[in-house]
Amino acid sequence: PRDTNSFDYSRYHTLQEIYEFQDMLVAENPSLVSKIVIGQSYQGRPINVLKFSTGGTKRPAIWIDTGIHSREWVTQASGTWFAKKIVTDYGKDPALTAILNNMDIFLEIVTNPDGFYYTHSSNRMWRKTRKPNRGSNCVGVDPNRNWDAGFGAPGASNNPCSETYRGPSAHSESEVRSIVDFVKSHRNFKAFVSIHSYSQMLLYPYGYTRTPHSLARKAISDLATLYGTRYRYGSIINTIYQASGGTIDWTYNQGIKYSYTFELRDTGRYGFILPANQIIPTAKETWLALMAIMDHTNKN
Ligand code: ING
Ligand code: ZN
Repeated sequence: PRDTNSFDYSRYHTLQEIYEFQDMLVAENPSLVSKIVIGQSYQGRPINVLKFSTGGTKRPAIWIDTGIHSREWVTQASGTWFAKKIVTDYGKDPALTAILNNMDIFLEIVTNPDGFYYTHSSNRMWRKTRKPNRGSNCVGVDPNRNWDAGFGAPGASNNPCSETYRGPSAHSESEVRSIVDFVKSHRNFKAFVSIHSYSQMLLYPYGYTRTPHSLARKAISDLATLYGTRYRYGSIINTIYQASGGTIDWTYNQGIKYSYTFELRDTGRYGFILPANQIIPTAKETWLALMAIMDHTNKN
């Protein structure tokens, strides 16, 4: 495509196409969008974050990442749709406009670029990073078990061949380390949303208080208004399973009160291989939940 209007949001795209999409979006909206390269993947690919900002310095900020697990293709596809939605709605949708007049939004669409490349080239079901493991023929670390939050506790594996291998040490993966460094140096994130698939859930760290519970409830009821898609919500350990070293446990420990993980469509019929005709409906309904979280964050 020549521009982001002719980009086909109803199909799955390659890494190169998403990189090109990001550059086109920045070129078309230079006063709203910029691209920040926060690091490099193990194989040397840029780790790009789109920054949506209407000015100010170090404004309170909202983080959204998609695709930390490479095979969860509906998440990168939804992230691409969210990026276009933000530039389309700014100045038109009063709620989003109010958010962006106060806060910045950071969106990392391809959080695991090496894995994503590999899902297109070799193995559609690849989840982890692509870093070799010393003393093992198995490749990769689970980037959602690699964070310094309960690292090494039950809920992750120490076996390099496992899909939930935590890695040799916390933040050993540059894809994780880049976010850690960015979040720590920014110091003004108020919400952090890390998007996975599948299971139709909205999850938050164990030990939350009442307010985020009711926010999660509002977010999923807003989501359901569009097509009636049903989500469950609750703490990670109670709602999906025990998992240590996860992204949002770390961000929550950093003081980011509104730390959430989505599990997008579906509940298992197609799983990671969600048909492309569900991309736009998934992105649209998820956007309603994201707006609930961003609006609440902006008002609190
Ligand atoms: N699910 C997540 C996983 O990494 C999760 C569930 C979310 C764990 C948040 C820890 C924290 O297992 C998928 N589908 O990846
Ligand atoms: Zn995942």
